[in-house]
Amino acid sequence: MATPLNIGMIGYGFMGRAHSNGYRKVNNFFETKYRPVLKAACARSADKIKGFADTWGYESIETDWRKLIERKDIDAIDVCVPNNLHKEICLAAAAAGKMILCEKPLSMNTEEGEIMCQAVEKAGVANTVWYNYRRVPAVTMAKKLIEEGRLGRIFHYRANFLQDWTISTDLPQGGTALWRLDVDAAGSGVTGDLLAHCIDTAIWLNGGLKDVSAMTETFIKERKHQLTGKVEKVGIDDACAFLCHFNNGSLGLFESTRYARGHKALYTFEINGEKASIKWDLHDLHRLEYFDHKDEGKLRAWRSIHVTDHGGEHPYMDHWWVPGLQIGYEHSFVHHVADFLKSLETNTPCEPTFRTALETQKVCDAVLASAKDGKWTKV
Ligand code: SOE
Repeated sequence: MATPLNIGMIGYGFMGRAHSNGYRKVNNFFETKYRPVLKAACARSADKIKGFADTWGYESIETDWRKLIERKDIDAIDVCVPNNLHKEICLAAAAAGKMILCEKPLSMNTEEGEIMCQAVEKAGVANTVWYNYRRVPAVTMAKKLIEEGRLGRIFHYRANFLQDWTISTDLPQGGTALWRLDVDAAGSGVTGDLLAHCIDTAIWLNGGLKDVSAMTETFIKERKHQLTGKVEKVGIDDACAFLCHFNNGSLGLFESTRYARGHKALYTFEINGEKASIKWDLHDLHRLEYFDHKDEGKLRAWRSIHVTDHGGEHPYMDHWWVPGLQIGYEHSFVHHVADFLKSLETNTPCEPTFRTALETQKVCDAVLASAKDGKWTKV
């Protein structure tokens, strides 16, 4: 009989749904010692959180996150609120001895993130940050191929995260669903929201970054603020591009924008090594493209690997349907929950921990500083 792990969810937006779905599905597909129980969901609006709790099967609701954290029947706190609330909630949760699963990015900046790391480390509580793309099987497989040395020395790392949902000048900033446009709530624009994903994956696959040279742009300078009703200056970066040197000597090129008309969530990366190259595209997330220079000349070409095989060959896939049948975006969250539960069982960290995610925060800070100063900036 699995041991219950009582989850207290704070927030009810897109990510609250993605995480809740992960908790609900995990034990249908993964055998783990712990079983998540959706104990309580929390938000300021009683109506909204009641609706969310009913939909996802949470047993109870709270309207004050402090009360949720105080509850003796809660083991783990899931933080799915705007970035400016992460620190305060995580510090309180750590002080109360709760495990923490925090939505990305970890914090508004490195300084806050460091304080959060120290809090969870001092409290000795399990912690992880939801950089979910690491757990898309094709991306996990990329990691495996790199670790097996199949790419050899890495020369280039290229990543994009392109969207187009903020092009309209009528779109307000701030408040429910639009807090990502409000610098006070989000900390930054595409850098902390989208490039953070690219940076987390890049550090995981290719190691740390040494320095960066960045540019950012805010195309729409003023927007009505939903909370004040006034037209206010926009403080976020709408687009950001940067070059970098990795510690392993390879060169990096990253671009992200919410102004790439036609692109909804085009996250792609490509890595070029001495012996082989790989590329991945979120729109075709179950495929990994692989080019191996040691293939026989006349057959040498990019292969498109459908990452759905069983027998331990393709990460996570043994737990799903039958070979050839693919899974999607939401499964990356199921995998994260499965790995978190396993980490409790084995008493090992669930990556990325707060400390690991702080490295991404450091890169984001360096990118924003470089864009401001127009100079190469050390990470
Ligand atoms: C922004 O639109 C967003 O929802 C991000 O906040 C998520 O982290 C990303 O995975 C998809 O896009």
